Formats: sequence, C-alpha cells, structure tokens
Amino acid sequence: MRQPVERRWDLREFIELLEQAGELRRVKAEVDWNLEAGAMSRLACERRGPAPLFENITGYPGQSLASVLLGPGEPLHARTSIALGVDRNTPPLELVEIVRRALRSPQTPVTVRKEQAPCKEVILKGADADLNRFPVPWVKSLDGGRYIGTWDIVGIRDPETGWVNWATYRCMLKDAGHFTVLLLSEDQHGGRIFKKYQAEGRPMPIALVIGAEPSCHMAATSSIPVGVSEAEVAGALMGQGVPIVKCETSDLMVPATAEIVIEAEVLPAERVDEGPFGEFTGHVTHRGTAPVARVTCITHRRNPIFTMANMSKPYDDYAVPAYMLRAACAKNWLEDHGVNVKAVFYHVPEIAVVALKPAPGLIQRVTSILMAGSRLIQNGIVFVEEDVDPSNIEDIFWSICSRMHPDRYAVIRNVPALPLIPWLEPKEREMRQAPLWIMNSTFPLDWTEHYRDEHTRVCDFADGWTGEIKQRVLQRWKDYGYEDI
Ligand SMILES: Cc1cc2nc3c(=O)[nH]c(=O)nc-3n(C[C@H](O)[C@H](O)[C@H](O)COP(=O)(O)O)c2cc1C
Ligand SMILES: [Mn+2]
Repeated sequence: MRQPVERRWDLREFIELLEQAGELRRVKAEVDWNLEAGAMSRLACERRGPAPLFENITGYPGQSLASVLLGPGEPLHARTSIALGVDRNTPPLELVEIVRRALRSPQTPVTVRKEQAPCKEVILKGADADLNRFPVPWVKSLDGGRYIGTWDIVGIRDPETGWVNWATYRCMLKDAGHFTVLLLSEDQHGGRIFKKYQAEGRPMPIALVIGAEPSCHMAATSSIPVGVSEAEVAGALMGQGVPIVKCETSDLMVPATAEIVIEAEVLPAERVDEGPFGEFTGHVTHRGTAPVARVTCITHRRNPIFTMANMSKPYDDYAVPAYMLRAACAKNWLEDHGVNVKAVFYHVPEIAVVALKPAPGLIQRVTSILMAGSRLIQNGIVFVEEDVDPSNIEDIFWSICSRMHPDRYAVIRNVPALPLIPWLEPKEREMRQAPLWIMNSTFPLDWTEHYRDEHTRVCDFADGWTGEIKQRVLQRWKDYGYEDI
C-alpha cells in the first residue's frame, strides 16, 4: 500500500499532500477561535469543500488551527486514502481491504531520543504549562465551552497489564491547568482502565496528544479489541513503526512528531461539569459530569498547528475515516470467528451493513459475533445479498425497499447502549441498555429456484440486458455524445 516516494509521515506532510490534492485551503483572513472557525469549517464540510487551515487566528500569532482534515473530500474518502498513502480514488471497499491487511500486521513503535522528537521543541513546566497558550476552539454555539480535545489522542496505560491505549475522547477546557476527559466507563477502553486507578485511589497519568500524523488519529478512533495497542495499529497503517518519545512527567510514550503534547493526571475521585457537546449523531448531548485532569507539563513544536474535529450529521471527519476503519475491524473480527462475508461497511454511527451469501443460521451467527465485538454495532445491522454494494447508500436503500419482508425486521432487547444516542427512552439512558434492530433484506432460503427466478431477477444495466447489447452500448458510448459521463 505504500507509495515509492519518501514520506515523513507527520501532520505537516499530510497537510502538504492535502493541499497538492486540492483538499486543503490555507485561510489567510483573520478568524476567531471563538465559534467562527467552528461554523466556517462545518459549512466547508457540509459543502464538501477543502479542509480549512486557519493561519491567522485572533489573538494567537504564529499558530494555526486545522479543522476536518479527514473530512469528506472528492471523492468522499479521498483524504483518508491520501492519509494511507494510496490513490485518492481508491474505492471504499478496497480501502477496507487495505486496512484489514494492515491490521493483520501490527508494527511495534520505534523509540526516538528527545533531541530527535519535534514535539519537544518547546517544553513548558510549572506556571508556563498554561492551556490558554493555544487557540482552543469553542466549536459550536450549542457547546458548553471550549474543547481542547476533539481531534486528539488520549494515551493511558493499564496499571495491571501495561497495555497502552490511544483513543479519541472529547476533552473540555476548564482553566489554564485543567480539562475534563469524557470517560464513558463501560463503553470504552479509557473508562475501564480509569476504574483500576480509581480502585487504588491514585491519579491516572495521561497524555493528550494534538496534531499527530493521521494514522495515529485513525487508530485512536478505531474499534480494535481490549488489549490491542492503537500505536501498533497506527504503525501498521503507516507501514512502519510510529516514532514515539517518552513524556517528561510520566512513562507514557507519545508520537514524536505530534504538534502538542499535554501531560496531565486524571484525579481519581473528582468530577466536574462537562458538556453539552455537538456529537457524531448530529445532536447535542446534554450537560453532565466527567473526570478532570490536572496539567503537569506541555511540550510542543514551534508554531504549533492545533487540530480540531467538527462532528455532526454524516459526513464529517469522524464518519469518513473511522467508519471505514470500523468496517475493517468488523470484517476481521468475523474472520477471527470463522465467518467470511463478502463485505461490511458503515455509513452512520454504529450501524453495520453486511453483504453475504445467505446460508442456514448465518444471519444469527454474524449478529451474535458482531454484538460480542468492541462497539461494532449500536443501533442495528442491515443484511444485504452479495449483489448489493454496502458502501453505496442508494443500493442499501433499494435492497431494504424491494427485498425486506416486514417479518424479517427483528428487535433484540437489552443490549448495552451508548448514552450519547438521541433515541434512547429516559429509562434506557439511565440503565444504559436499549434494543437493537436487525433488517434482513436477503431473500428466504426456502424459496424454490423457479419462484426466485420469477420474482427476484434484477434489471439494472448489469443484469437487465444480454452481454451483446451491453457491449454494443459501451462501444458506442462516445457516438451518443456521452464521453464525458
Ligand atoms: C472527535 C471525537 C470525539 C470523541 N469523543 C469520545 C468521547 O468523549 N468518549 C468516547 O467514549 N468516545 C469518543 N469518541 C469515539 C472514540 O474515539 C472511539 O469509540 C474509539 O474507538 C475509542 O477507543 P477505545 O476503543 O480505545 O476506547 C470520539 C471520537 C471522535 C472522532
Ligand atoms: Mn482501545
């Protein structure tokens, strides 16, 4: 998957590659970190424009703010492809296969010396370790404050096993020396690990990394199982071990080329106000409480580039790369459990679309394996036959409309639920349990060949005409004056 050219594999190189591809624009006009950058980059995202790199941020000379770097491009997954070092036009299902292969060959990170680590160009301790030094954006008017961690990596270590987890968790700025980390306890790895520190009553060292090489961010938003290190997955996506360097005030290792590293410790017993925050569901989540982190040190590159995400309705910088990655995780997970399906894809939060050749018991089997995975489904699963492209929303909709008998819709009760989902009933949100649905738009197996033939033949261009006439039309395409189509 690697291109033969030399690559630096840092954020700045990725920005250059995006700019060359017309997928990034440098914004020279002065832009305020307070709501303006958020609103502008959201609209840029909704209009499928290039990612903005704000180079003139009100009150922060010499710094810049990058938004929706891995957001929707032309085509949709172009920026993800560029980040992975493959052709921008790589079809989404092929990206899934590329990532699947990478996930099978994790790469151990490579430790570099402090002098070789760009993230150590500036080291701030004591009163100098001030979070207000950075253009931390207030993203949406509906948010409860400035969010220092949106396109971030939260690094923590399991005190029992030594496993290091990198994940993207939202972090809200509290004051010059404090921020919250939203650790949804049972729902993700950070919460599980934090519980262990809480049980011992000691603070949890954390590293909040901003502006790492994109593979690191993609790994941090992926759905890999407990105990697997996102750093090794990031290396797999890069095709070489991620250069890492030790923190100043803890033993945590962070990506050496990161723009900003905020070292902190999460206090075991304290919770403070957090939210609201405009989330990946396209809805705002309510105000609640979250654990708070106390800053111990900050290191950064000179003229740092602050990265932010801007989540809402799909497609955005979460939906595009992370759901493609989730598909790769899900297909590998199924393969690990002895089940091969044609394809898996995700378009919206936590809904898996699975294309398979129906076989007795297969739908039930796939459902239970996916449910046992690491957040591979939340709302539901759509099953389609092999002739439906799960990366194409119109194809999925066609399959549901034309092939799904209402009795092939099923509900499974009492499944662990993410509290950020808007449709939860009050009781379900409290219990963190909700149903999930299965839409089976595959045809029943017990129909006779004759019955299938009479009622289920597909009649699009590929299937509706004989080879001869299709050949003729393809050959004469130019004659019709359609060469540009
Ligand atoms: C911008 C952004 C913010 C996120 N914030 C949170 C969060 O606050 N809490 C959370 O559990 N997941 C959050 N996620 C989703 C996690 O990154 C994702 O589920 C990831 O797989 C978690 O890693 P883990 O499996 O190691 O816990 C966020 C994702 C993005 C892109
Ligand atoms: Mn993890």
